[in-house]
Amino acid sequence: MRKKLLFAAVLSFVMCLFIYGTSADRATVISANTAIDSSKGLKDYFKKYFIMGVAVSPRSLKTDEAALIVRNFASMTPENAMKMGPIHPRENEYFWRDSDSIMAFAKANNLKVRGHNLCWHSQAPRWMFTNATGDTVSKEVLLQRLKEHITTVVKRYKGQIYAWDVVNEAISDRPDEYLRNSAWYRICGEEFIAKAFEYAHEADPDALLFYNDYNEINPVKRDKMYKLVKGLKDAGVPIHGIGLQGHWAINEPSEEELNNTFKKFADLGLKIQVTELDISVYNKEHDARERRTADTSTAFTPEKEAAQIEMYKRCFNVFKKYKKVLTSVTFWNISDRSSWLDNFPVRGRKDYPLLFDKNLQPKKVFFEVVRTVQ
Ligand code: HAH
Repeated sequence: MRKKLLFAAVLSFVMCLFIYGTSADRATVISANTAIDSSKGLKDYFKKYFIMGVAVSPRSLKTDEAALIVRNFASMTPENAMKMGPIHPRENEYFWRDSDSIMAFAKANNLKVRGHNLCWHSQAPRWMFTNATGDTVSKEVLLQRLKEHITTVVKRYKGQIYAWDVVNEAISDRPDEYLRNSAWYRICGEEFIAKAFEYAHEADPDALLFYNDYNEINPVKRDKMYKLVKGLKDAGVPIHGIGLQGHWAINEPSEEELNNTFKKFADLGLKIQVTELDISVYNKEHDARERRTADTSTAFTPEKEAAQIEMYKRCFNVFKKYKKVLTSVTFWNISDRSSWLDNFPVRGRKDYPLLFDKNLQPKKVFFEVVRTVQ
């Protein structure tokens, strides 16, 4: 009797091996499946980790990119449509067409929306800072305008936008300077930051409010970001998270920089979201510059492809470790068909920073990113 049982046990073990293969074989089977499993998208693979998002233009939602978005993403960010300049071009005039069309698409397809953004030095309308005679407005007037703007925009989409980048990029890139010398800062001092959060919270108490910035992997900038957000939190300002833009490249960040960044911000006791992820196939440059002769070689070479794969894997392996605090990862643009990096830091230099190629096919790096959670 015992012998029979033992025989049955051994037999079933051998059969299991035969059917499922060893773990190494299994990995191949899984990766082959990902290549052919057309019913699953990025958002499904990452369901147990974070909300996968993408930055969109209203135009993209009327092209074949729409189907890619619906399959792969659970959240959208309007790339430009909700920025102050585009949405509030004149003092008494809002332009809702583009943002409304993005919201309608999100509703129809059951996607969440991250709002971007309510207060930024760039893409702000010029009228905001000047009066009818062209003079710079006072702090009181500017804060009143900021309040009117934030209240109107946030209330329009109340209950539909689950998270807002309230203040974008208020910190200086200069090592010797804390806050950026923007019109907001020159006119209001530091106060505009806390005020923006208060206005947004009043307009939609349920929305999650984020401070969002880039070059977070630089220890000097990172410490300033930490100081700002910690200060707001400790002062009781309604802030719920920090947005790390994640505009990286094949040569940075190092694993250490990435780990240190997440460790530091996880300690804040707030949520973290990666809000604008892309990995340029050129070495990182932080400032816009003129085109040079060397910039004409823009092929996506096997070397660039391999380096980009390694960097994306590095990032997602760190993201995974922080899944308790990291609640969303949003890519800045949909596919290599078009990215803001095609024009930054060099105008007209083609980049290939995303997981889908210009024909909207998943690149090798897509499967490698999926494998980090399988
Ligand atoms: C981001 N700035 C902005 O948040 C986003 O609104 C815009 O569409 C693209 C990128 C990043 C940035 C940078 O990494 C370096 C210099 C300026 C701006």
